[in-house]
Order: sequence, then structure tokens, then C-alpha cells
Amino acid sequence: MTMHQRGHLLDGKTLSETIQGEIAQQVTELKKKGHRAPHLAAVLVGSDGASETYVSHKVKACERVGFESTLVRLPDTIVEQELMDVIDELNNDDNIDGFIVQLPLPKHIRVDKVLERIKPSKDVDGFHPINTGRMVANLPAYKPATPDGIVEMINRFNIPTQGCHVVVIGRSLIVGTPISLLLSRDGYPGDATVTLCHRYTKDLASYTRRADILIVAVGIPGFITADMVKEGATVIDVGITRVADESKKSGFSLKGDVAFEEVAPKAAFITPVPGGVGPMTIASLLKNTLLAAKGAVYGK
Ligand code: BQF
Repeated sequence: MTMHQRGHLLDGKTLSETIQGEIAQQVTELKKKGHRAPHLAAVLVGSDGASETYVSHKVKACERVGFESTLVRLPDTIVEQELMDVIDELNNDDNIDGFIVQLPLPKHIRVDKVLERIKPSKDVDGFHPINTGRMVANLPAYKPATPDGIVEMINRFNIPTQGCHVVVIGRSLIVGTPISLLLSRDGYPGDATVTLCHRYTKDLASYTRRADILIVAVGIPGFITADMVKEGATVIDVGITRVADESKKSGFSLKGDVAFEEVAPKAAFITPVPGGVGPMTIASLLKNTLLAAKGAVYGK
């Protein structure tokens, strides 16, 4: 009988806990020096179930590392100007080091306008175009948490990237576009040759089969099947979709963009969903908040 070599699991949950331990130590140091605790605020508009979960992950993570956190809940009937006023208050509140506006926002609110209203020095999600521009220019910047978390994961698991072919599927401003930039730039974890694929890519499998590192962020459960993956590739699954599941108390389970069971035997390394990229996103948000508290990106 042939044994299938299981891809090594890239355990983002455990790694995120390790990083959170490191952050907690730094918070202890800060407090010893007479500093107050870093303080993250999150603005949640409406009560979408997934958004509620994500915000609660962030609040709980703050508690674990010794940060203060404030959750600002707003009704989904709020008009854009009222949300802008809340952002201005947070921008001007010296007790808050950084804040996020949980996405997605209701359709009647223009997300670009909202993100541009956030003071770049408090923009710990790194979504303000000033932070995007600074990142592109290799200046100190808050990097978006999911791409930063993926880079950190590649780094801590010592996955080689120099000269590797990275194939990214999905060109969103939050994941696909920035991870393509970070892995193509000079130095480790970078120096890769990056192909950015999207909905208009012809013969997608001809690209994915050539990937040494395949990063998938399309939001379609099971989109990547075994026939699309090269033997020995590293597979990073950013997808996280709620799928109805009667066996779960919640009534759903989380599914990634990769058909894990069939792809894992072919992969050298693979991220699970849940417990892969998601927890790394949280760790990177905390990292950015610590940077904000220290004034490490924009000075004090
Ligand atoms: C895990 C997000 C899509 C759209 C908006 C841990 C998270 C998720 C999964 C989490 C995400 C996804 C977040 C796991 C934050 C990641 O154990 O696998 C943590 O909280 N995330 C978000 O804030 O907005 C999103 C995905």
C-alpha cells in the first residue's frame, strides 16, 4: 500500500499564540517603563455575524497580550457623515493608539472615503493610501494584517522564497495586491517571481501548476483541486467561507479556497482553515498596534 506523505501543516494558530506571547512580553516592558497599555479601538457598523466574530477575535487577542481595547458599535442605519465624526473623535483621542473600521461596511457608505478619513498614524489596518504608498516606497508603514501575517508565517517556518515562483490568485487591495508586492521585493521573505492571477486569467491551472508557493484568496470553497497543484508546493489558503453544517452547534463550518483533503498529500507545506492564515492576521494587527503605541512608524 502506498502511503501518502501529508503536507506539513503550517499551524497559524500556534504561531499566532507564540507571537502574542512575544507581544505580551513587550507590553510588560512598556508598562515597567511607566507607559500605559497600548490601546486598540474597533468600529463595528451593524451586526453581520462574521464581522461580529472577527471583532471579538480582535478584542480577545487584545486582552491576551495586555492591550486595552474599545469596541464602538454603530447601527447599520448610520449615515456616512456620522461615521466620519466617530473617526474624527478616534483620530483626536490621545488615549487610543490605533483603530480599525471593521469591513465590509453597509453599501450606502463609501469605504474609500471612510478609510481616507483615518489618520495614517493610527491606521493599524494599513488600508489608508498613505500607508499603501509608504509600503510601496519601502518607507516605514503599517502593512495590511493578512499579507503581513502570511509573510511572517513564511519567515518563521523558514520557507525559502528567493527565486521561487509565487502564484497569487485574487487581486484585492487587502490581500492579493499587497502580498504580490511584499514577496516580489528585495530581500527575504521576498526575491520571488510573482504571478498575480484573477478572474480574467486564461487557463488558470497552467499558472497554479508552476507555483512553488500558491496563495489563494478568492472566497470560493474548494476552488483549488489537487490537479492544479505541483508536487512539493507550499499552499497558503486565505479563503474563509461559512458553509452550512448541521453537525456544528453554530450551524456552519469554515471552508478554505483549497480542497484540503486532496491537496495536502501533494503539498510540502499547507495552511489549514481554520487555524492557518486567520490567526496570523490577528497577530499582525496586534503587532501594528504595538508599533503605533511605540510611535515606531510615524514617530511620537
Ligand atoms: C481561524 C476577514 C474576510 C472578510 C473580512 C482566526 C480570523 C479568522 C479565522 C479573523 C477576516 C479573516 C478578518 C481564524 C479577521 C481573519 O482560526 O482560522 C481569526 O478574525 N480574521 C476580518 O476582520 O475581516 C474579514 C475575512
